[in-house]
Amino acid sequence: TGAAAFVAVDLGASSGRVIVGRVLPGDAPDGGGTRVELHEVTRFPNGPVEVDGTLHWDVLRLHQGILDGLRAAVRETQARGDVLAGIGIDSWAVDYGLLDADGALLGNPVHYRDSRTDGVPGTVYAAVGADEHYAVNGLQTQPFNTEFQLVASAGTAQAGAARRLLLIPDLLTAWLTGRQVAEVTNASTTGLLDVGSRQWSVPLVARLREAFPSLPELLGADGLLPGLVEPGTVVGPLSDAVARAVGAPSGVPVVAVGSHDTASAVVAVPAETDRFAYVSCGTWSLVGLELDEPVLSAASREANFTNELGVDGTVRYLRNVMGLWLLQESLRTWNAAGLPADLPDLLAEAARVPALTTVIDVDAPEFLAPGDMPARIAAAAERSGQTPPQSQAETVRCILDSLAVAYRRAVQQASELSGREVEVVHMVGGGVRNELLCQLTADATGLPVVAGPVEGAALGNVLVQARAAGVLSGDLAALREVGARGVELRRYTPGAGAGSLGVEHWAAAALRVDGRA
Ligand code: ADP
Ligand code: LRH
Repeated sequence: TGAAAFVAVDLGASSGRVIVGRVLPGDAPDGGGTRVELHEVTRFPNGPVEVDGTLHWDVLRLHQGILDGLRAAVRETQARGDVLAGIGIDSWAVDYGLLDADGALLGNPVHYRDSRTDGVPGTVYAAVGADEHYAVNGLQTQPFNTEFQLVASAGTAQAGAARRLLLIPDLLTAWLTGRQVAEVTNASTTGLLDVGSRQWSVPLVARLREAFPSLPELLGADGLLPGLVEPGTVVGPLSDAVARAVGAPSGVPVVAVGSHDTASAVVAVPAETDRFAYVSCGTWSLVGLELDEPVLSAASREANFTNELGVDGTVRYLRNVMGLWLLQESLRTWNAAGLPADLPDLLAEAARVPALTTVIDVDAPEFLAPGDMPARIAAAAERSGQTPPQSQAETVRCILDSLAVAYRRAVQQASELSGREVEVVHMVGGGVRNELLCQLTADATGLPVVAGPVEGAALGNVLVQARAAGVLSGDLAALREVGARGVELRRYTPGAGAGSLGVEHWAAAALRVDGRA
């Protein structure tokens, strides 16, 4: 008989991919040695689409990409004699689609980089304090938190017509199954969840609706928010119509995985100890720890650390670092200007630029929106009294050094604020392909870096599905052991790169960025 095969749909801000994970039993008589083999079936581009001054997601195109991927995955699975045992979707957080009373989508979901939330967190916190929020939701302040998007759009015709709010992976799952749920890891990025109980916060929502009466009803029978489910819950079988369209057998279960991509990525971290930090490294870099309990101190709130919910009752205690967005957006700017901008070439050149020539605070809010990134980086360098990077390679080097400085700071702060010691940094996601960035992370943190898997979110997605199907069993450590067996890992030692600088240089650079030196 063939292997159990699971389809992971992983939608990132820069691309969507449909990946098949085959669970292959090991040779040992007790079933030991089981591993997962990942195979990418399709990849399609993703990104903001501007219409009338508003940035949107082209969610119908994503749905089509999923259908095309499913069709190819079904064919591939059948050709191998495997059994298609599940489908799960994860994506970026916070964004959502609104449905009307007929269940029809009310317009394209708005992109979290849209400017409609500019200034909204301040307005909301003036009415319901930041401390009152954090005590309940433990969430970082980002202008794009779902709560702030809802306040920004309250009173619009669309909000008035809305009867249901579905976060992106829940929306796409509903289109596959006809069932509406809110998966809890992603729901924890809305700002409306109680981080302790893992339930919607009735008191916080009531306070918000008191302060902003034009907000629609969110909870209860007539509320926009659906019921919550934990990762591993079967949402329903693939609908007959979709099954026919993609050639799938009937009854394939669609599973709520850790539907926040970062939650799935953390599941796939091949950790062997609990003293690990992770950098989930894609468009964003999510840097932090896995904890059993949230950290809700004032110091944690002031450092803008977030307590997002993880699989199996865990808390993802982390900071959002602006990430490879700075590099993506620089490449886009250069391409638009007709400059040659090949990533591998630029990285090779950047490796020859001396370390720490120019460092900036990558998390400055001015980098969030799309636009001319090299110009914004140069302006930031100038404002802080440094020589702005001149060449493309210098700009790339400035981005990578500055990211490594931010990782150093986030790992240290996460450890201090939580009291958890860290002895290794795991990097997962597309950024793992950037060997220079991995080495710089080891140099800056002074810790060994273990890099891989590249498709972390997809692997975590498959692992959670396989356990839900009974093909795998055990806790997160057991899933991680299975996951690690199938992936190639690279190790980076602090100071071991050509041109690596000692950790004291990185400490000094961090002080410079913080304006404390
Ligand atoms: P997301 O899920 O947010 O869309 P990914 O995890 O796919 O992001 O990571 C995308 C990033 O990976 C790109 O921005 C790029 O910087 C990096 N990357 C992809 N391929 C390579 C490569 N061959 N060399 C170096 N970096 C790469
Ligand atoms: C990464 C991510 C991150 C969120 C952001 C909106 O893809 O999900 O965890 O903060 O997108």
